[in-house]
Amino acid sequence: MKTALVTGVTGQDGSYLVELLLSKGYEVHGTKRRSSSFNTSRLEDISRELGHRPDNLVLHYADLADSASITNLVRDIRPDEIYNLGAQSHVAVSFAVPEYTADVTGVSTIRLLEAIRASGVPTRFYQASSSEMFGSTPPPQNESTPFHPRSPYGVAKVYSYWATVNYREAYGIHASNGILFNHESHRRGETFVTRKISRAVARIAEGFQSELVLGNLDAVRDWGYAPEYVEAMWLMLQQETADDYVIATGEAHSVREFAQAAFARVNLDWEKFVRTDARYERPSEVDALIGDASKARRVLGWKPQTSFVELVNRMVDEDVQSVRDEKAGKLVRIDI
Ligand code: NAP
Ligand code: F7E
Repeated sequence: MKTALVTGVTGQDGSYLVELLLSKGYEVHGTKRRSSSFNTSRLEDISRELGHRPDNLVLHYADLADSASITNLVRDIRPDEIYNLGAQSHVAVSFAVPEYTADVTGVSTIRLLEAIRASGVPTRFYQASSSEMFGSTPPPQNESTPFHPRSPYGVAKVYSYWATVNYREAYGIHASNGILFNHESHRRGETFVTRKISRAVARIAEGFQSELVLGNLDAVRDWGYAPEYVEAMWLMLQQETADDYVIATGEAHSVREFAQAAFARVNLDWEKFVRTDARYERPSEVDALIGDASKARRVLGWKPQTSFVELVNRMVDEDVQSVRDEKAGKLVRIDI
């Protein structure tokens, strides 16, 4: 049985990766942060039928800002694979907490890589790199495209990207960067633009909300479906040689188009409900990210399956269902 350690297991990608690894027979160890309220809701699906957490999923309190917690986990678990998904992952928030973002999204990658070195275990390492590193470099972006980050988050991810490459070259660690473009689902954090839109559409359609306030409607993103993207992470660590890969759909749409399609799913005209406010704009914006994932297709055999319209419809449908369940008093939180 293989053992994996996943940082950020309570996040969108962490939850899908846990499901994938458990289905492949792994013993999975995940890090969670102390929180004053339940923060494991995304892991509820795997526990619902059993009524408790599966035996081969172990959660540990740890924080990427705390070296000791990270080093101790790697030493004690001696994982075959580490997936570093933990991060302060919100681009707009990174302008408000730049130093914290540098620490948790940037420097912490060195903490993990050093812990691997210190443990002497031949662990394979996945780093959650991001299309935000390309920033203002025009699309299409691939593995050879120069980085020009436009936020403290993007800057921190560039640091982690190069730390991963450096430890691969300097110490021979099997360390890979997945340069993932935006990927979404109904488990996406509620303040990222796609989920903010799909939730608002559901609440407006069900009569709970009257308008949706957004920032820059012209930003263009390459939005894929999250469960397919965690499959790519796993594939990277199954290769004999570590390498870096762009994961994307190659299809581009603006925030405006996303809103239009989401409202259309519930037969509403988006222009009647959406207004803009500068408070949701960023000090420096990333105008357009469109990925070229041909290397991943060639080497990993990975390709996206879900179209833009399918993604939008799925997110809106899930949120409509959640609002209805909430209305019917059916949503019960369990801590796993
Ligand atoms: P997410 O939903 O925001 O999850 C982030 C995870 O990191 C959560 O489990 C969070 O814990 C944890 N975390 C935050 N601060 C931490 C700290 N100080 N110590 C330990 N854990 C901490 O992000 P995601 O969408 O799943 O993305 C996963 C990774 O891929 C992130 O590194 C992100 O930057 C990167 N990425 C995401 C995308 C995308 O489109 N989704 C694209 C490219 C790269 P809490 O639940 O307690 O907050
Ligand atoms: O913004 C615009 C905003 O916050 C997308 C993270 O997962 O993907 C994500 O970062 C676009 C931006 O995602 C609102 O200005 C307009 O241009 O959903 P987002 P992001 O910044 O692309 C990358 C790949 C990551 O790595 C990150 O971790 O939408 N936008 N109006 C808005 N954005 C938000 N959040 N809220 C608005 O009201």
